[in-house]
This record gives sequence, structure tokens and C-alpha cells, in this order.
Amino acid sequence: MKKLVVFLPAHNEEGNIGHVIARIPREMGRDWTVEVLVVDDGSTDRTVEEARRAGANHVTSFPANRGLGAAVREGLAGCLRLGADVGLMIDADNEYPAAEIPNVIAPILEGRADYTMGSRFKGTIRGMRLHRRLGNVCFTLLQAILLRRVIWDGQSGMRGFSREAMTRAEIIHDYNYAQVLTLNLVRQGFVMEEVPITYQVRVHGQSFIKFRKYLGHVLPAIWREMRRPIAKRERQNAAEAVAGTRAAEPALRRAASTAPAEKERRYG
Ligand SMILES: Nc1nc2c(ncn2[C@@H]2O[C@H](COP(=O)(O)OP(=O)(O)O)[C@@H](O)[C@H]2O)c(=O)[nH]1
Ligand SMILES: [Mg+2]
Repeated sequence: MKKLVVFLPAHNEEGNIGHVIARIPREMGRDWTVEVLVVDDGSTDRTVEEARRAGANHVTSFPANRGLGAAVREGLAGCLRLGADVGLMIDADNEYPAAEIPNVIAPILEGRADYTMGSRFKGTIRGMRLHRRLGNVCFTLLQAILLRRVIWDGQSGMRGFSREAMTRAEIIHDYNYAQVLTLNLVRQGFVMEEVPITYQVRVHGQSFIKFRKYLGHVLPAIWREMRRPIAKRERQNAAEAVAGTRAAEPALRRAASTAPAEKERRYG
């Protein structure tokens, strides 16, 4: 039996999170189980109650707000603790299509990729304002230049991970994860693929992004990430990777249980 864990980083999303969880496909064929994990980042509204009502299997709550980078780091660690073979993160604000999760993880299941991003710019975007589009294009272009490869949508809130990618991913700041995570995984040699998705701007609540604060946190973090020495992983072919997941399971579990504490110490 294999396991997909879908995780949602959430901060005050009582009006949205239930709709997202209700649309997560729970049937993936006979060999798969699907579980839903919510990382509640110090919400002060009914986010947790709504998530549980909609069928979330696991909820991790931070006592106070720590930031989206910290929440995604915790989501990846949670997937490993729960024994996920594949992890998928999706924003809790109902902008991304939970029904399209199978498409987004398909390249991982087929052994073509370790890390996937649901791409709004390869798919459809409804309602994104011009300044947000421009911001997205600029940050995506920056990542494409730094990694010397084509990227369509570097800020997607819907991403899939192989178990190995989740084990090795490092998010070096608490404020956000979007760019530094891709730079980190691709530079380690993980294969990234973008999958077109349909996107619809949120109808409840507000984006947390404030332009100056975002720039002030994200640009220095990209700089720091690019200056870090990165150890390249050994490329495995898909068959070896599947066999390796099983053989390495006890070690991976140990890594998963020590990783959060270690990462906590380093990025706090
Ligand atoms: N962990 C955490 N998540 C947040 C925070 N603010 C927003 N989020 C979540 O991050 C996701 C994306 O946030 P959003 O504000 O929509 O960003 P945008 O889509 O880039 O405009 C949503 O699931 C939010 O609930 C925060 O302070 N901490
Ligand atoms: Mg959003």
C-alpha cells in the first residue's frame, strides 16, 4: 500500500479551507491511501474546526503565527512522519484546483520527476491582477536565470514531492518558501516538472502578501540560498528509487523524526 499525504498550510482560512478539503480526491486506485494534513499557523478564526468538519485527518497547530515558510517546512516533515510516499501541498485559500491533484503528482508516480509544480501560467488564470502577474513573471524569471532553465510559474501554491525530495528539501526562511525551495531542490539535482492547472483568485479573505515586506524577506533569502554549498544527490532511475524507498525506510523515518528539531535549531 502506498500513501499520498496532501497538506495545507493555513492561516485564518475559515471561509475557504473546507471547500478545498472537500474537493481533494480520496480515491487513487486500490494501491493508494490518501490522508489530509492541515498545518494551522496560529489561526485565530475557525480554520481548524472547519478543516476537521470537512474531513482533515491530521491537524498540527502552531501556538502563534510563524510564517508560510515555517508552515510548509512542518508540512513536509509531517508527510514524512505519516509515512507518505508522495506529498502534495495546496494552499488553503481555494485558489488552486484540488480536483487536479492526480495530474500534478502524475509525473512523480510515473517516475519522471521528483518535484512538480502546478503551473497557472501554463494553464489558466482567472482574476489575477496585473501587478501580481508582473510580480510573478519577475520572480519566475529570476529563478529561471539562476537555475539556467525554463520555468513558467515559480510562485505556485500547489506542488508535489517524492519522498526523497521531502527528505532532502530545506526551506531557509520562515516567511516564505516559494523560490528558495525550488532553488534548493533543483540545485540538488531533483527533477522538476510543471503541470498546467486551472487557477481562480480567492473570493474569501485576503492575500498576506505586502509588496515591500515580501521583497524585503524574499530577495535576501534567495541570495542566501544561492550562496549555500549544495550537495548533489546521486541520480537514481525510477525503479531503483521505488526499491530504495522501501530499503531505506527505517533510515528515512529516523531522518524525518530528527529533521524537524535540527531544522528548527537552524532556521528557528
Ligand atoms: N503558514 C502561514 N500561511 C499563511 C500565512 N498567511 C497566509 N498563509 C497561507 O498561505 C497560503 C497562500 O497565502 P495567500 O495569502 O493566498 O498568498 P498568495 O496566494 O500568494 O496571495 C494560504 O493557504 C494561506 O492560508 C501565514 O502567515 N502563515
Ligand atoms: Mg492565495
